[in-house]
Amino acid sequence: MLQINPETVTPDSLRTDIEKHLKFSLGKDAAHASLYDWRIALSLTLRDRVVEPWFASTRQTYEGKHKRVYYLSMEFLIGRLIEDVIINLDLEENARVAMNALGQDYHAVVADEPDAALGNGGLGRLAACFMDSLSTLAIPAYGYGIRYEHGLFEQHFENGQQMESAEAWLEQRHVWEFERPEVAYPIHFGGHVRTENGQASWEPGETVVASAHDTPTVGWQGKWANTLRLWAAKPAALFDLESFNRGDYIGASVAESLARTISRVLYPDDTTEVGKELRLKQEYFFTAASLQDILRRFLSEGHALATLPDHVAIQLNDTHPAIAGPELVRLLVDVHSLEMEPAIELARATLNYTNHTLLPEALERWSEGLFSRILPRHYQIIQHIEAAHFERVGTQVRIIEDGNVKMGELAFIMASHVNGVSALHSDLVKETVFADLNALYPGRILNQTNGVTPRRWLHACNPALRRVITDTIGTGWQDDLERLSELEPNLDDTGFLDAYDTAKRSNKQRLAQWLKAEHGMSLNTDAMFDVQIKRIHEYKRQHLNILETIALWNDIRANPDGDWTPRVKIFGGKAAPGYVLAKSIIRLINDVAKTLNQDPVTRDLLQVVYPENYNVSMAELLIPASDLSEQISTAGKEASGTGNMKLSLNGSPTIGTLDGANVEIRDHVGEENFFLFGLTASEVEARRAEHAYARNAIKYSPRLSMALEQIAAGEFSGGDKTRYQDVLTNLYDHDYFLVTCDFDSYFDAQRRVDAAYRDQRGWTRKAATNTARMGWFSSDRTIRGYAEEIWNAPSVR
Ligand code: 9GP
Repeated sequence: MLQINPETVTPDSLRTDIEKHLKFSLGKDAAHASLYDWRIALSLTLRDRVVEPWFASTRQTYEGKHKRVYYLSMEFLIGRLIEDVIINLDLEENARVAMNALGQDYHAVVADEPDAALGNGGLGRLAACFMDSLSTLAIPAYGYGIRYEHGLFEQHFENGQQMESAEAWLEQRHVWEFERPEVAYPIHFGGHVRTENGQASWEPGETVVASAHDTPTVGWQGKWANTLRLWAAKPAALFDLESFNRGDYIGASVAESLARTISRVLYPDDTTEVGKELRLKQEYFFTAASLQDILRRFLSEGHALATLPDHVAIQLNDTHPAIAGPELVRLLVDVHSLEMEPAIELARATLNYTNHTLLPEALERWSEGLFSRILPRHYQIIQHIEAAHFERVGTQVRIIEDGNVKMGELAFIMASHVNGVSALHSDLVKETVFADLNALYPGRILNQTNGVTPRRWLHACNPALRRVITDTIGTGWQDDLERLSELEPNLDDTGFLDAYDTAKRSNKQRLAQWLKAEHGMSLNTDAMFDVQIKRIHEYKRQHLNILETIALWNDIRANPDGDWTPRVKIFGGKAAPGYVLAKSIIRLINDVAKTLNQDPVTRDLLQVVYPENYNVSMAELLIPASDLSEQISTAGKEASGTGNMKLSLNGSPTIGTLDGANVEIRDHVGEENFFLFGLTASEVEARRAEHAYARNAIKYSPRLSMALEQIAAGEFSGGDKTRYQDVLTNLYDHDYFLVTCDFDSYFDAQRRVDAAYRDQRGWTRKAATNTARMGWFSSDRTIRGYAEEIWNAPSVR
């Protein structure tokens, strides 16, 4: 196993290479180089150092005939790659010295890289953390996804309302990838299936080409590097020369532009109505390309097809790649001439499926009409899969039902393991969405609680805390996070708590400076930073938070000289463009912010800020600076959460419900270091069955009633009484997510937070205890769980 030795990569050798790349790769003279030029030169210099470990890992995998893991995901929310490389190669200090010697501001150079926003939120970010852990653990793996030309949209606020514009991360040179024009596969759609002598053959109506782009993903200390292979869609034929010669320039490029559409944009949501046909094509496109690539590699090693599951483990990240089941069967039967039944068995033994949500709208279904038109052969194969399933278990949980092809059922039936992403979620998967299938296939569902990479989400984003930890327990915790428990004996040590507190304060100042410079916001850094950062969604209940803010404002105004705990409420997150109510919630937060921040009586005690365009890089600034982590979803709705882990790990105790991984976080950090409120998942179900539960909750909560009346009276909307009619009607009459029922309990928990925060030393102790006890939530632990219990893919080490 090759290991980069930072001692041999000196500031001088980096400097020489940076200058060389500036001159020969960019054709720039140092005197005229821009920030962008310096960044590209530095990135190429760093990339050079990734290539050797990458080659060595690939060689070792081939030579040892090691089993490979393939992670198929529509999303990889990787953010800035330069940071991953610098941190994992331990070149931060040397790169800084080299850049300074060249007269450049190292931080500005690193911050110049645009975020690769190839994901919406938790699911995509988890995939990025998993890639980091797979490499750190030296498990041979490929991530497969789509090389979207435009990642998640950019968010701007106009009069408090979310506006979206196309994101263009590829407009600048993207140096981390290697284009592989020779790795290209045809992907077919449409047409029809012809059957002759019982032999089916698919005659497609349309073909595009999937072309590979590889990014090495290097693990901790550069000991191993895997590959993230993203597919770009290209036309099968460049353009129609005949039309062009006739002068029909637009007509000549129609096919090309239709093909490219497939990898043009990331859908800004996985839970709303989208361009269904395009989405289905995207899913099939990257799954089919990945499977062809996997089979080609497998066969090139001389294995017999029957041994596929011994050498290959495929993980389906949510239902998006669930078409892998029928596609793998199709390749085995139509291309490699296996019989249908053994092909289904072989595919099933190779595939596994992770469920990330119980929200019914996110469990994909395609209308039979659309599905059979785009993928006619797969439609037939699914009928075979369904028949084999009936045969096996003798009962009729259907994949095709009521005119729909149900991808959750398909993924389940075609997987050898199905897992949820937190203990509670996995139990609910067994009891609710897949209760019938769980009874038919007992033992198939298991749990793998999510985790986060400590390299990125502690070591890299929080240098101040990193130093305190290393000064206290030494180094080596970055790839053995449970070692954080060695901090425990120091939790009553004044020197340690002082150092911990100083780190938090410096992070708050760093955030305040950035918010001032980038967003023109001024924050009181002595106040508690109370942070809710995540996609805007009713179940995540940002509206519960803002209603509590209004109620607190009212209380402060009624008694301005009271013993208040100053707070800054910080929101971050995007709403899917078509999600009207979520967009109203955004506007409400901004309207409330405007009113409160102008109130001379309260503004030093309660401030609301909502910087636009939340992304991974913003999270890296917000998380280390947070004092309080808001994890307030309706119990039973958040599958796991990973922001909850990042915040707690970085010393931000949670106020939260018993939902997702909050349950396990509370078990680890201790109930005295977690502010619990709200109904449990089973209480939620019971309350929802009660008559007029929302109106009753409002009636008996004077604070909530008043806050709702203020909104209705236009107090935050310049007298406009209709602006928030949708939010209000929703809360009074369709409060599916029980904001109203949890309000009082949440308000009380916040007052417990206030009291606890006033004891500054006690609070620092709680924060540090969170850090000390969060070691279990490393994505290394999660990946070990997958490797042992699902993939049977050991580390090469
Ligand atoms: O909503 C879940 C989130 O709770 C979880 O942490 C994340 C990673 O497992 O997946 C999210 N699910 C989706 O984004 C869509 O299924």
